Amino acid sequence: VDDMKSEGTALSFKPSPTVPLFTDLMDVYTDSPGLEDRFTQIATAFELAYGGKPGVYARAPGRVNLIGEHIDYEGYGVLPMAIRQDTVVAIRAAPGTDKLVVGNVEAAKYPTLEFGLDPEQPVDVANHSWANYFVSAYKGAFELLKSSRPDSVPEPVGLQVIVHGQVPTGSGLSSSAAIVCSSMLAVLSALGVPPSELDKAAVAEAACKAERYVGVTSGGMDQAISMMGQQGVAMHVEFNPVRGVCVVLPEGATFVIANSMAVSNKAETAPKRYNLRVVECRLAAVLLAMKLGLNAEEALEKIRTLRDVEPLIAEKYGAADGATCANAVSEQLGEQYGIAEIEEALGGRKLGDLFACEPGSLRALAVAEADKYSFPLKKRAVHVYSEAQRVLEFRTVCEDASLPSSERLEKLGGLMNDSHGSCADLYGCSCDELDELVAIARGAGALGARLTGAGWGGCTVSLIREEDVEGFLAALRDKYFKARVEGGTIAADQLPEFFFATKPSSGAALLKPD
Ligand code: NG1
Ligand code: MG
Repeated sequence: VDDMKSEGTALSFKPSPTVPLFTDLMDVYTDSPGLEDRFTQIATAFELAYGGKPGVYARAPGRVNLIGEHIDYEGYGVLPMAIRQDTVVAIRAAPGTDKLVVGNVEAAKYPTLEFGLDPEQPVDVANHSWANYFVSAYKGAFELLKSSRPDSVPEPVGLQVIVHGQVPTGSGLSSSAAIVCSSMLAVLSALGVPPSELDKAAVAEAACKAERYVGVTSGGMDQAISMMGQQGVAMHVEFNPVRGVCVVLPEGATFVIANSMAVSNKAETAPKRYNLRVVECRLAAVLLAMKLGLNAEEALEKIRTLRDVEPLIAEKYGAADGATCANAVSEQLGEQYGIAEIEEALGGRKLGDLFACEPGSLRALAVAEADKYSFPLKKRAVHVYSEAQRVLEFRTVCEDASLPSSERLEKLGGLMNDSHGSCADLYGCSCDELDELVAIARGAGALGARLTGAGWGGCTVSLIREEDVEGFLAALRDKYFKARVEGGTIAADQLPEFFFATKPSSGAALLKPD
């Protein structure tokens, strides 16, 4: 941590800027059970598939978001930390061949797929396959090079690839960003870009854009923390441009991740869930801006996110903090809007035309129209503004050395509980299993518990005092997981993969085999 600069307060500092290249496994991982075996397995799969060794390994972790849900795509900062579980991509350039061959250690579940070398090739969203994430990263790697060094973009070359992922999929821990970020780093490295040229924030930004090829209109949190995460600290990630400040968590804080086991496969459910929320926020922002004085044309041109409305709110209400913004929404927006009503407010413009360049949003609109869905815009916007405020408060509490640790932990827990309530009641992104698990966690002594990631299934994160962790895990086992073992949904020896205490881990890195 010696390259970190202090940044305003004694407690927060910036992450190091470029991707480190290591030659020893133990430098990349400080705590990863079964490490040697895992890399032997990857090397063996590589040898079997292609004969020989990979040129480089790229790794990128999943993450747990501590607070700040569904606000990254609205321009607001979030507060995640990287977790130990990661995806490793072993890669080698194969000059003279004309294919991307993408294999996986778990070949039965993730069969080998082949693609052409054209960086402009489309990603087949209609037939979602696991390797779509690799192809998206491949395309994104060339886009990054075209913008960062337009005069020396390397020629495409055949690539041989073996992937191994540990982040549980569909669980809100961002297995998707782990594979996109590691794949992008692997491709850049195989194309000959030296690590000293790999700016973490630039790769994160490119990986965020690239992941959208998979069909989810996502924000940039996951790629940012997967790239820039740092051992021992959480990170306040902000956007436009993407940047991070490390946040030291109060002493004695432990975060426990528990998987509700309701699978939320975002790439497939996006039109009804994730992408629909992104559309709702956009519409709420435009209508709010119009209530505050812009005409339809100005609003559609200038307002992309709820954050963009802040200056208009400040003008009318004298401030633009979270509470003021939420209050402005309550005063200005109605509860529900049908598509026809919104189009009328926009002077007869068709929503389909407005979103014409955004295929992910168009699919969401088509589903909404077919379902005669009405958009609860007030609730959505109140969630975003109040959640953004909670992120700032969370960081402030972490940095407030004048409060005793125990008091800080209680405050953080309270913010996490409020966040869950807002996700469930205003944003509609929880589900029965998540609500049940959150209730069990609170009953078992969590200072705070909430869903993490996009929601609709996946994991919860709970804040536990270090000395309470063992008892807490035992209670979760009894009250949530035991019945699932008895019912045959999980094998007893898999339990540690479904709920575990976690520590902030380091972000993406490259590793050169000896
Ligand atoms: P998950 O579902 O954990 O991958 C998604 C988005 C984030 C963010 C959260 C909700 C992607 C890649 N990630 O995370 O950008 O919006 O939901 O806070 O879609
Ligand atoms: Mg994801």
